[in-house]
Amino acid sequence: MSQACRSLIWLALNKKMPFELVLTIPGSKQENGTRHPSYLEKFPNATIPALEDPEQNFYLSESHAIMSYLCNKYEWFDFYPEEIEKRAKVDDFLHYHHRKVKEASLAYFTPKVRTDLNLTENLIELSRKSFNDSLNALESNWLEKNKFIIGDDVTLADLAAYVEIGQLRDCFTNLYDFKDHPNIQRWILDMTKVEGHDDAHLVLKELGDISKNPPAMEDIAKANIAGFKRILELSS
Ligand SMILES: N[C@@H](CCC(=O)N[C@@H](CS)C(=O)NCC(=O)O)C(=O)O
Repeated sequence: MSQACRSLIWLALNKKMPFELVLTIPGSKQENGTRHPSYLEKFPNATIPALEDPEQNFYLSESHAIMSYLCNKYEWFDFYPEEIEKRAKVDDFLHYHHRKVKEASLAYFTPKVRTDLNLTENLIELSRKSFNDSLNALESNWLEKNKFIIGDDVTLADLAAYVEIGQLRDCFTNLYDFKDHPNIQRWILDMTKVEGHDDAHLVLKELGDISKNPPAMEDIAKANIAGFKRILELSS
């Protein structure tokens, strides 16, 4: 269950929105894969997560676009403020996220769980630099001034950032030591209190510490099944 999927699931659980979770395999051309023609017809980006809104016969990709859409549709203005300046600040962070905070995955997570990709040291190093730049920006600017990234309240910016940063915590994969980032440590604890956190992150709790050795494919599958089952129970 990828980072982007978790952010969306977290929002939906928090808002107690009923939804149907459909297992789709990234990169696969099989019937349940993102490269199958029936998936591409609805979602040309060929990525997960994706949203199918049957009420509107509407299809949408990209986790940030989907979260913004749901907040607009259901008027969840706590996560995506109505005031245009505040909303623009959330958007600012969501756009910034892509080549910065998002790099946590390529820098630390993917090399452990997708050894088959043979990522080059150079790519990993560039991703680490980008991610570390974003941690420093969060530590000395955004989270130095505010409780959450944009202000006193949690927004989509926090959900998007946490699914990347939080996955590296010692209680999950244990792939990063945040000892030099006290503001980020404080924010991490605040984020764990946002309703839906534990269920959306069960998959990582199940996966556990992978800092020493890459996990076996079987263990990754087991963790995903446990996480998936929990979400299925809660979403219907
Ligand atoms: N920016 C996208 C990232 C989604 C993404 O990268 N998804 C990957 C899985 S982790 C994917 O679907 N890859 C399929 C492929 O590249 O073929 C979002 O936030 O939704």
